[in-house]
Amino acid sequence: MKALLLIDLQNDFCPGGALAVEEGNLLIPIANELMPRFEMVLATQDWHPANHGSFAANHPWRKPGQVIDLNGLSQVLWPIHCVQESFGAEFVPALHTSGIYKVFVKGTDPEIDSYSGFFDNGHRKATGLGDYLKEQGVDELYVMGIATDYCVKFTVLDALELGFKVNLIQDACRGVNLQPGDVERAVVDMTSKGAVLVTSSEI
Ligand code: VGL
Ligand code: ZN
Repeated sequence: MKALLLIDLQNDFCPGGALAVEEGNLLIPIANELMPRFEMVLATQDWHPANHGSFAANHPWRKPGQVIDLNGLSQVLWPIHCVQESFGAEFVPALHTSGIYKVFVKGTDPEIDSYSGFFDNGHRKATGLGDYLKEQGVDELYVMGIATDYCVKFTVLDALELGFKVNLIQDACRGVNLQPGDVERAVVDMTSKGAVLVTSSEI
């Protein structure tokens, strides 16, 4: 079975949000149109406690964009974003959330970040998404969302490693581009490991 996987379609990742990704809002109508075409629709949600170690504000003298060592892992520092129960962490209001079967939250442990919807950045704990997909008989994923160079990329790479067929809906992804070219490099990373590029109009 095929499943549509919506990555982090949350207020903070859209224009006006705390970690705004350019044109992130343009993905919502695409998601709404694609959802009814899939038997199974799942979503991830970045869901941090206020004391999360990825927030620059939780490290004296640090600024967003700087890189630190967080419990042995290299960590990009971000503005405070997607704090549990805040408006910024909610799905964008225009998203038809009634079409989502199950949501997998990530980034809940203050000691470690989690870009992938499957595992934290140290591959120490699973979110349950991988087991759920296998239980449901899903073998092929269509992935879209934010951000191409972080959460989309690491979700896709883990999915490939777990043996899923992965299609990246390229026009339905937007990235941060902290460094120019990050998005293009992320797409190359994903396709070189086996992800197939598709566009929303061909689904
Ligand atoms: C993300 C940075 C920090 C993402 C989440 O959803 O790509 N990026 N937290
Ligand atoms: Zn985050």
